[in-house]
Amino acid sequence: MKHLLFAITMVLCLSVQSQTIVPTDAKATKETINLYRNLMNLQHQGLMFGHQDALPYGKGWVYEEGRSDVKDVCGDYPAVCGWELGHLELGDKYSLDSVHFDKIQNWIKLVHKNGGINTISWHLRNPLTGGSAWDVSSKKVVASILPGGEKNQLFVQYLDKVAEFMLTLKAEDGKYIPVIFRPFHEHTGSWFWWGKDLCSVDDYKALWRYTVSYLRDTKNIHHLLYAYSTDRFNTREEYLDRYPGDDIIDMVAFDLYDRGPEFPGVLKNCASIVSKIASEKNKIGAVSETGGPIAKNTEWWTKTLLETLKPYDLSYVLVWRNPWQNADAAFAPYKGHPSSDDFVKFFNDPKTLFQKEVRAKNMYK
Ligand code: BMA
Repeated sequence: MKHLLFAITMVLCLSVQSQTIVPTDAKATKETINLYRNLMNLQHQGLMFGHQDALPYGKGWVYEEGRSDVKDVCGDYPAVCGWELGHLELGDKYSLDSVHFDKIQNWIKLVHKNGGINTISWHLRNPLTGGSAWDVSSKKVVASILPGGEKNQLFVQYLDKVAEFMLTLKAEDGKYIPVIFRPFHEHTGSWFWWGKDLCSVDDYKALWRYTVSYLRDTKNIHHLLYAYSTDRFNTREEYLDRYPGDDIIDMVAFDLYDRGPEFPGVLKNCASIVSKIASEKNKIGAVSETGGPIAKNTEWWTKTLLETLKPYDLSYVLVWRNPWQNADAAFAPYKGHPSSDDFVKFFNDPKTLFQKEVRAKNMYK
């Protein structure tokens, strides 16, 4: 009897759990639900490594099929590949980082086929001034693109371009490829037109809600997981100040770069707060962007990044791009980089996960 009761309780618990562990989109595709659940499980098992623009270019090379600076160093691809849509909204053929969108589509398909994870950022132009994402000359931009605003129609056209792009992301079996979409990031800072000093709390939340509702309900896109991603913050209250709602956000994340000796302490605090929020809210947690002075601090991978993040359950940590024109600005190592040996140690550490290990987990099944 005791055993029977125990078995029934277990079955009930498991079924309640699997009902609550779902992405926010009630119509999310099966593969998107699977990815969400698998990301949730995996974040208690290891920390995936990600790299922005891992496949299009690296130190001294551009568009070499199969190449990745990270793979050149450790033998495997990053588990997470980051992509950028800035300038797609203008109808351009390539991004603000000069990567062709049709190639990005193909790489997203390749990463998915190889069992990896794709995440997309969007440094979209300023719809009010026509300037870049960094044009903070007006505090009226967000209000101007919301319904009733003078640039609402233009913003809708921007979203249409994003929708069109997302709807091209199909696997060979015709199913949509789930991706993590991370717009309006680093808004706890004020360097983008959607940043903290550039719009009200309500307008920032409304921008999010409008965007999600347009892509999900109007454009019928159901293969996106939405990531809320701040920059540096000190407290839980500060982190959640502009959080648009549990009903539209799937991932809680933050960007934080190593710009001085305070970095490990700040990273620890942010990782601790975000991993706790993720666990309480049943969301995925991540360090959505980072990067350190790896040319000088050659043991940054193990001694700074891994040591700080090890105690926390976070899904991934993604380092920013390796611009081919400027090797000094590389955030990932490349062949012959002074931090390569340390990166291999980071790669070999049981906590970190790269593409092969993640492929074995069948994230979309
Ligand atoms: C920034 C820099 C820029 C780039 C932008 C969008 O952090 O890397 O060179 O254009 O991200 O990817």
